[in-house]
Amino acid sequence: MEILESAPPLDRQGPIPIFVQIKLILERAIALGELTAHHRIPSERELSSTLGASRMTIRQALVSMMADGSLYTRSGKGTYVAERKIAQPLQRLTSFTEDMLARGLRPASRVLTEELLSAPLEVSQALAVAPGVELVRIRRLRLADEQPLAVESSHLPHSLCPGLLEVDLSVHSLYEVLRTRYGIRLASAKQTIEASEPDPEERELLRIPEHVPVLRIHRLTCDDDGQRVEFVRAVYRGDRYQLHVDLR
Ligand code: 16G
Repeated sequence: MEILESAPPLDRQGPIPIFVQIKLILERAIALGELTAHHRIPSERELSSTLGASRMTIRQALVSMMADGSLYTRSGKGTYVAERKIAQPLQRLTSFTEDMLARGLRPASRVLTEELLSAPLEVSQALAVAPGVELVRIRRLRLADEQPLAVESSHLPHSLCPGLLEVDLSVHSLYEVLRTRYGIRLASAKQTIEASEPDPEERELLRIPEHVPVLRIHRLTCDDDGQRVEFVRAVYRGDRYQLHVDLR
């Protein structure tokens, strides 16, 4: 592999730890397209002899890249290059459909469940409705270019969107339907994001490789009058998402 073979010798006297230098070499090979998504990288033994570092140091670099989400393993099969992450700016209130289209990806949804239910306590508090008020709950698997990216469970007061369950949300954007059918313009949201382990169902739905965490996102979205419209619990693949914020 050219980039690996032509990499400058590791600097053993300098301040940069050897495993970090190895990471930089591999990251460069990925950035320049010599190692591409879902291709197996050379084995630890091969990397050790090509780069002149111990297998333990190679392992340390690979484990660190797995934690960053740029590599993943398949048991007994080796280590592979992960797909590039989707960079999600956090400043704008957008829908999944808009986000994916803006990146040139094809959005799709699979409706897992949709129902009317009496608001459970936590959701009623988030939406500022009395416990027991009728809500619409829609749980969807969200895909981009046919790859599962997220599971989103949206809760909305049924009084704001009566008949929403008649709409086929596997083909329509929820935010588009809220705007066109109910005249609801979403204007602001509060969101919390936590790293977490997927449960077995989420792992299967999202086809998550081993050792990959998820981002658990809770979001409360309001319309332009400040009315609380949607409370969502979402699980995003940690290896495909990167959240961006501009700080001032
Ligand atoms: C985003 C929102 C979700 C909303 C969806 C609407 C988060 C975590 N989720 O994914 O709350 O339901 O957009 O997407 O921000 P849609 O209009 O494509 O159905």
